Amino acid sequence: MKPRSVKTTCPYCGVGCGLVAKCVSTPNQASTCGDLSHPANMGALCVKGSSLDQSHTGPARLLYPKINGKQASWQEAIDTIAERFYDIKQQHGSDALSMYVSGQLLTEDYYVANKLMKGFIGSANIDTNSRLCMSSAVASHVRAFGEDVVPVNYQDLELAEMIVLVGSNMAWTHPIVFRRIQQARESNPNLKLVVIDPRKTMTAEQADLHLPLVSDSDVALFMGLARYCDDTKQLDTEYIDEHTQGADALMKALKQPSCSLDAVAEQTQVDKTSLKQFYHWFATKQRVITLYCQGVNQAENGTDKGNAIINAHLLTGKIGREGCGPFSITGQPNAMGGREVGGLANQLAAHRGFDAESIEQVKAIWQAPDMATKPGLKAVDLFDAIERGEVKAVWIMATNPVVSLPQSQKIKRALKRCELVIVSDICADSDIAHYADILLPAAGWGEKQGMVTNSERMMSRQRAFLPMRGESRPDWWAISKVGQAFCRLMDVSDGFGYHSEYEIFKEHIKLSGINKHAPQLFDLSKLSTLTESDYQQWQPVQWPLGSERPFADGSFATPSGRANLIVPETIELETPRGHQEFILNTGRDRDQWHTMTRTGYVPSLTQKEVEPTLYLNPISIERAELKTEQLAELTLPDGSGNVIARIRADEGLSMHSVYLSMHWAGEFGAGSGVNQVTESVVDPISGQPAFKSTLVRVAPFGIGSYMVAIGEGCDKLRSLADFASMQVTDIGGAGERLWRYATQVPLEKHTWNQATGAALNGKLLVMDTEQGWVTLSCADDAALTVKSIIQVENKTFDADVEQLSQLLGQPFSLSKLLKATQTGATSKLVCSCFRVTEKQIIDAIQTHSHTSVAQLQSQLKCGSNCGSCLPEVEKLANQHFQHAQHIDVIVK
Ligand SMILES: Nc1nc2c(c(=O)[nH]1)N[C@H]1C(S)=C(S)[C@@H](COP(=O)(O)OP(=O)(O)OC[C@H]3O[C@@H](n4cnc5c(=O)[nH]c(N)nc54)[C@H](O)[C@@H]3O)O[C@H]1N2
Ligand SMILES: Nc1nc2c(c(=O)[nH]1)N[C@H]1C(S)=C(S)[C@@H](COP(=O)(O)OP(=O)(O)OC[C@H]3O[C@@H](n4cnc5c(=O)[nH]c(N)nc54)[C@H](O)[C@@H]3O)O[C@H]1N2
Ligand code: SF4
Ligand SMILES: [Mo]
Repeated sequence: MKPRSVKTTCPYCGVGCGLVAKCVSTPNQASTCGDLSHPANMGALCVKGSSLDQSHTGPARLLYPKINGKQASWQEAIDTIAERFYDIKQQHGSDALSMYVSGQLLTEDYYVANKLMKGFIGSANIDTNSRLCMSSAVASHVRAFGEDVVPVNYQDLELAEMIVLVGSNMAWTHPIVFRRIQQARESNPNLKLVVIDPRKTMTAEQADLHLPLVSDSDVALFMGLARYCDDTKQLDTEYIDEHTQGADALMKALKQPSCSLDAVAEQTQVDKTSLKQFYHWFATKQRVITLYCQGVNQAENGTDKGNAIINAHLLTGKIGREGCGPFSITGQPNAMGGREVGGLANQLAAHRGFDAESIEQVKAIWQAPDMATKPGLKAVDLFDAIERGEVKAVWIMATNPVVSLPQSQKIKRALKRCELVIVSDICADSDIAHYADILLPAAGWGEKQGMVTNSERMMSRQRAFLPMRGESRPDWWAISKVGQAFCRLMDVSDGFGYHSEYEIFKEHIKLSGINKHAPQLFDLSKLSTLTESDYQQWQPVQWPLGSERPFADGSFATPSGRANLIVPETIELETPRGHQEFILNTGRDRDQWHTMTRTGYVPSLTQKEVEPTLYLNPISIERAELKTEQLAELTLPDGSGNVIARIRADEGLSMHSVYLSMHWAGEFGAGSGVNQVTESVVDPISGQPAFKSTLVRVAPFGIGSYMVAIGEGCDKLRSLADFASMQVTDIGGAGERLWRYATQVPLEKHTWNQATGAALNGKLLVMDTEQGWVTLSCADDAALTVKSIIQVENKTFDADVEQLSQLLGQPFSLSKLLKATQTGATSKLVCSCFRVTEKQIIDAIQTHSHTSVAQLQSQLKCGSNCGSCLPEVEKLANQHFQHAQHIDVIVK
């Protein structure tokens, strides 16, 4: 096979980086690098994008359809789904059917799913994981602008005088945009960066000003900003008069005592000097961008937070111009494309809602026999309706709701009770796959193709460069086949006879043309002559097509053409009581993607956070009578829930909050799924869950024994454990799995042979870090026998490595294993690409007296590949350079 280069885009975050895949001779293998010509990233990739060549070949691929756990043909699966859908519709009506899809689908997949549900099944019960991600932003855009439009481009970041990041840990979650901001700051030292986040994150560490506000007090902070602008006569009265409505009510609200500087300082717990500094900069700088993400959206008042931010921009006229505007950044690679096709239950299609005219226009283009006429159920409500038995069937696609929706136990219950659960996934053992009656193998990234739209409305192509694995097929294909079979049963004309993604995209273009004579900006009809070859050669294109930036003319998609100023509601903020109650803040780690089905198998990405980890302020640890490195148990205040995680100190957290990542799922950390302790509290307007402010209790977990095991079969020990997590490492060879277990019952009281039940085909290393001993066990026939117990004094395992290695026959490097598992002894991994730890960086600075990051990088390379860890490297370096300088002074 001749090597060939294919331009595509990254399947992870909404930055939408372009990359080039180079296919080598072995089928299923390709190397990838950044695409220098892509406007989003200009060649740069973060650590996740850089490791795509390892993750796309994940070991757990689903390769053929299954019905009730048994391999089946596609034809059987398609016919069964269509027949069951038909029967349920006839018996219980259209609203008894549903789909739950994802911002990780391509536009074409999303389009046909939406068409099938809303035009042919006759129900808008199709919602998406974007409900958990972007729906508050969508709702605030629609409220303010009349349409879901993000009015800023990445290039504006380079033109701004101030960038405000609200509820965004961008250095970790949108690293390439953060890199662009850092580069802009280098070339323009006057560019101010302000971070508004209750946590001092790696992003906040880099800011000129960090406002560590109390969780969910953002509305007060932005109302305070508007009030300050009014008090200091910095409002753009001309803009307000000509382009907005609702100013009177908002100005009245701003005069309330709650918006005074004193009151805002009290509500947010941010000192007045910092608040005033931020307000002054915002009011006096001409070009300000407020970029926001889940700290805004995932809140009980997420929509109001969004509108409070948009208000500030409208009131000061900082919108529709270069280097200005409210910039809600998207999470998933095609979150924006999903919004364009109408993937949310309360949107119809092409940025239209369920008004009579839109329904007629969409119906005509789809030639739909059975149009949905009202919004469907939003995600949390949908799963409640499934639990109540009102919705009888759900088709879940490219999302893992038993992990990612709040109250996972409830979601699991609902799915067990549901008559028909269909799951399309690429992964055979994702958590959701276990709930499927019918499991469909989806073609994955690199094998499928279509369009995605990133945060700045840039539409780019994902292209296939690998053969489809097993019998996997693109999602649009599976939906279309079911659609065709369903049309036959309903005896209506076939609306799904697509032969390619191109045909679907053409129809999407045509449908968007309903906005040609409407105020909506989303209109692709200029592309109506697009040929298949144009589609294949597609270069990134931003909408609105060929016209000015959104809102440049000051007109909006509301009936009056004016933007709405919104008066936000006041909400009650959570206050923890006592020393063991905290506000649980949840989110992302730098090196993992969501529920780990793809990044969990890449050893270089698993080292940064090796096991489920709960972060607390060191003072809270002490006050709650906990210990660093101990295991802790997290429950809701009523004792329900139950998540176990390792305690680590993080000075960036307030004394009232704890932080746990959302990633731990599946066999990687099933008992530590954070949504076991989140509640289904949603924003009343958007329906988005408040994932960042659940009241929880933290208590020590009484360990009887703690074990680390490596080798095949060790997963079977899980049945014994109260806590289990798995890390894919390359300690003993590529893909070696390392298990960590804790039980409340002491080790010697376990009856291992009975408990494991079957042969352990490998080695088991059991170590107890508390006691400082190691037990070495080997598999023996059908049962596990303890072969040797070695006492290790003072927890210095290295002395006995040789002895242990001999016993184990050295299939892996035991010293490395011991180093990796000796909690606390290993230094934190900073650079995943070159595996550089904190200790190595500090040692290098001290030994070689480095005085610049460049010197450090010439020695260790840290941060010189993807750059995701640069903020950490810079922070460490600055701390230790200063330290070195300080010593210099003393020596002199
Ligand atoms: N590495 C990595 N990157 C990702 C992803 C991933 O899984 N891994 N997922 C992608 C997706 S889908 C998304 S949606 C994005 C999310 O990107 P982000 O929103 O940047 O990520 P999060 O970690 O969810 O949360 C952001 C910040 O909100 C803060 N926060 C919590 N409560 C409040 C509050 O009340 N007010 C304010 N102002 N801030 C608050 C948290 O402390 C946290 O630092 O990341 C994308 N990028
Ligand atoms: N506590 C808490 N919970 C959260 C969040 C939080 O911050 N805190 N964040 C929320 C947010 S913003 C998001 S976006 C969600 C993300 O949560 P999920 O959507 O559940 O996360 P993923 O793990 O990305 O799930 C994608 C699934 O699709 C599969 N897949 C990958 N590619 C394809 C494909 O091409 N086709 C098909 N059919 N399947 C594919 C993957 O194997 C995986 O099982 O989590 C939400 N949940
Ligand atoms: S920033 Fe990283 S994860 Fe996001 S699109 Fe770019 S390479 Fe992919
Ligand atoms: Mo997201």
